[in-house]
Amino acid sequence: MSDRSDTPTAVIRLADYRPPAWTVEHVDLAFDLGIDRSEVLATLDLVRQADEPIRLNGEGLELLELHVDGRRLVEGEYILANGVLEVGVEGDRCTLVTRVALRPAENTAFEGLYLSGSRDKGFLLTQCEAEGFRHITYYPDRPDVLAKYTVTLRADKARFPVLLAGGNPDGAGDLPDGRHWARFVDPHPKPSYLFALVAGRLERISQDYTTADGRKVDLHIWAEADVIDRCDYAMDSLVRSMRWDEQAYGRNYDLDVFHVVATHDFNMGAMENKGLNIFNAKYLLADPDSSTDDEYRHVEAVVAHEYFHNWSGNRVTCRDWFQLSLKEGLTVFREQSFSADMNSAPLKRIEDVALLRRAQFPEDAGPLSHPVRPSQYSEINNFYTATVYEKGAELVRMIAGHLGHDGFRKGMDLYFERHDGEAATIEDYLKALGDANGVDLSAYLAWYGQAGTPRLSAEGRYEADKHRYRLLLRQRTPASAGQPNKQALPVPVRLSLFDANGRAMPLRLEGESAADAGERTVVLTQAEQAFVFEDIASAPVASLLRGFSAPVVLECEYAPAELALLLRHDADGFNRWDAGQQLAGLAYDEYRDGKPEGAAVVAWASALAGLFHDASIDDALLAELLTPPGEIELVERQAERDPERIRAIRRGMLRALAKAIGIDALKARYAALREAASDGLDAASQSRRQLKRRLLDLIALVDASGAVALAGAQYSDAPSMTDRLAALTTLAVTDAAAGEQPLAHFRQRYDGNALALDKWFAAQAQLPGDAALARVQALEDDPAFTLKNPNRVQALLGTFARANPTGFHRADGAAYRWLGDRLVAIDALNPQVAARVATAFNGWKRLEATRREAAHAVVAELAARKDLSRDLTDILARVAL
Ligand code: 0A1
Ligand code: ZN
Repeated sequence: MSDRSDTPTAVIRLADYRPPAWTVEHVDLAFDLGIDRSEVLATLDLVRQADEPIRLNGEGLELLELHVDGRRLVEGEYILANGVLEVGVEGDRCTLVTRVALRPAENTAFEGLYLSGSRDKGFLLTQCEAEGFRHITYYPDRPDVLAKYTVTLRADKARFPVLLAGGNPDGAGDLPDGRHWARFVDPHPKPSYLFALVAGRLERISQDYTTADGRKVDLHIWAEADVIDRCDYAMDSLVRSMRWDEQAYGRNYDLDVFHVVATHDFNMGAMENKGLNIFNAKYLLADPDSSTDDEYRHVEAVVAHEYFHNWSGNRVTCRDWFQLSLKEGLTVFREQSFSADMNSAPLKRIEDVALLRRAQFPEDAGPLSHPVRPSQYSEINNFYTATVYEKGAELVRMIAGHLGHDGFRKGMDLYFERHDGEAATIEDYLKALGDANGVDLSAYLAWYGQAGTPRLSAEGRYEADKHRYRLLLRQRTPASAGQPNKQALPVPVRLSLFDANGRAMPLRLEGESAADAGERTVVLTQAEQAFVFEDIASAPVASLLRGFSAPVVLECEYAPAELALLLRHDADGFNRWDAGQQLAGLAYDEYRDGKPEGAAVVAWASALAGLFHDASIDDALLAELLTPPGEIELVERQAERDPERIRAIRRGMLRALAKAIGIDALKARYAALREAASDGLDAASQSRRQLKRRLLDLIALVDASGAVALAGAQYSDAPSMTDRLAALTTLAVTDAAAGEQPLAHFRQRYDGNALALDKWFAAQAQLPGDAALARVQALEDDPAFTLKNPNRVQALLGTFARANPTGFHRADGAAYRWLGDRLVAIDALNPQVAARVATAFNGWKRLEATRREAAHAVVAELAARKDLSRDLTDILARVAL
């Protein structure tokens, strides 16, 4: 490979940004496509911006010809070194032509032009973000060079009947020798990372769509013949997304066609290429027999996400890759708002915050911590992180909250209008939102530049004699690499005060004349600030950070009874759940400290036992309430990480909960839910399935054989994948022997169904304990397993390393050594995938001593190697620190 780390890797710094010396007005690309060899003829109309030679990026290309203004250059007239083609020219404009050859079938890294599937049946496609275009042709491959594209594809008609590229169709026809051609013109200037083509045997489903501003658009979803009947839900989701963006943001689609393509061979979730979105099949295909409810929601969300990028990312793009969150954080926020509108808003918020805590908080607390806008990188592919995406979305949410609904919309309108067709920065974004509202938002910039999760401590004091409540808020962000001293950030804290009966009190701050109804937002702007509320008749219980109004860790010493009150009465669905999470945390501490009858345990279990019988609570919310923080988040409550211990304590708590509710009540509710079972996708049916699953797991803790019988029956007659997979997992976790037969049945039933098999691999990769490693190793010998497919690698190795704490963190370190070995093998095929899996070593420093030493030995040995990719080397170097 061209980017092994034996060539020293340069560090790219935000501070070194310079505008491009040459820009591209128009690019004409002509492809002669073949699986073993493709040729690309590129004609660039270049315009000088600075007194420098033309420098074009290119990697792994065989340069066949180079012409400048019609004259062919010979060796010595240009320099080709370190992935850059340098040509000195005289004038202010020139036309530069290159012809290069590529080898798609040899491209196992899935970056640039590659083959999806087998040589005889598969199809060709491209992936260019972030820097894949340089694997296709010589080009200034940076997002601030925006050009208009004309693309002509030529290929054998029988082998490649479908030819697609981004933009509007501009002719097609036959050629001699059984070949054909198709041309596409994109009128919207775009950066190279948004270029895409697809060629092969694909089927399609289509729908007509008319935009709010009257454009008729042909929507096409393309997939291989065996899965084309699983694309309908994605089409519905696309239409809902298009309508929603018109209504919520006034954004219309802007080409005559919109193509979406599914592939099983993809490094990430999906890609927003202009007019030609390409999806990992996992996020596009859905059918009741092979998809779970969660997967349906993911399809809806990812289809929306990629579509929304058409404005937040494509029409307005990023000046450089440091600004990645400008498009990603914003688009995740838009996608979250859409999903909240399509489904239950509080449940969506719970899901998003749970993800942030599970994935982003640990990232931000370890050696891979970085700001939402990093200041340097050596491999940009490693910055498609939970911090850039999820924390970035939280920053947009805070700012949107600051401006209010209408103010945010006005700000977004100005942002899109002002920067349409441009490559923008985070500063541009804050400025546009501020200008539209006559406010200065620059204080929020500090959130983008500072790594680490801020700790917000809250201390309330009720002054009974003065009928006042004084809330003291303090913030502190822990030091991180390169940032020893952190500054104070604006932290919006949405809050309510409850009386002892769970009623929200009117809120009037000292010095104000009128009181607000039950909720308001105060903004902490300094390290420490007090807020005094007047006319507070009795000692209140504060519901703080409602809706998770800022991405911080809240430290507030609640008594168990206070949290139990919020858990019962808080009208904010998110805070209600979060009060339960905090109470569960306190209960965990008591269990850990040998007090299984402690006040928090009792308060938590009895409050939930009460809610269990409250018919006004939605089934899905109840399922969430009955779920304490996971084994990964509970690490924070241990000085040193011992996964076996954490798991044992958590199970002990859950058993206490199951007993408090009562086994008969659990079984009766389970039976009633099973009576009402359907395979419908409506919210009520989904909620029932979610609660049913939760109950089955609780039953298993107190009556294992009873649960096995119930799960066995549920597996056999499950009307949907959600029920089937839940039953399978309960069986395998509760009783290994009882799990064997259904696992074998599932394997056979879904033979050939890649996405269903991924779930089969992942379910087994999660089975806890020391036996897990041997099981995973045995699964590597399954004929369906391959290191070449990213989804398969993630399903088995990724799930094991990231979602199976007791299995991966065996005390003898055997799983670390095994994964180290596999990383080297994966890296030789696909560096991006290897780097992602390697992030599982992120938390090694917090492990207890034996495990820590074993993990460190593996990380240090890998980090010292010189033959690994830049992607993997970058992760290892940072993790090893
Ligand atoms: N922009 C895409 C994510 C994406 C990023 C990189 C890729 O290849 C390295 C592919 C996709 C999104 O946010 O959906
Ligand atoms: Zn995105």
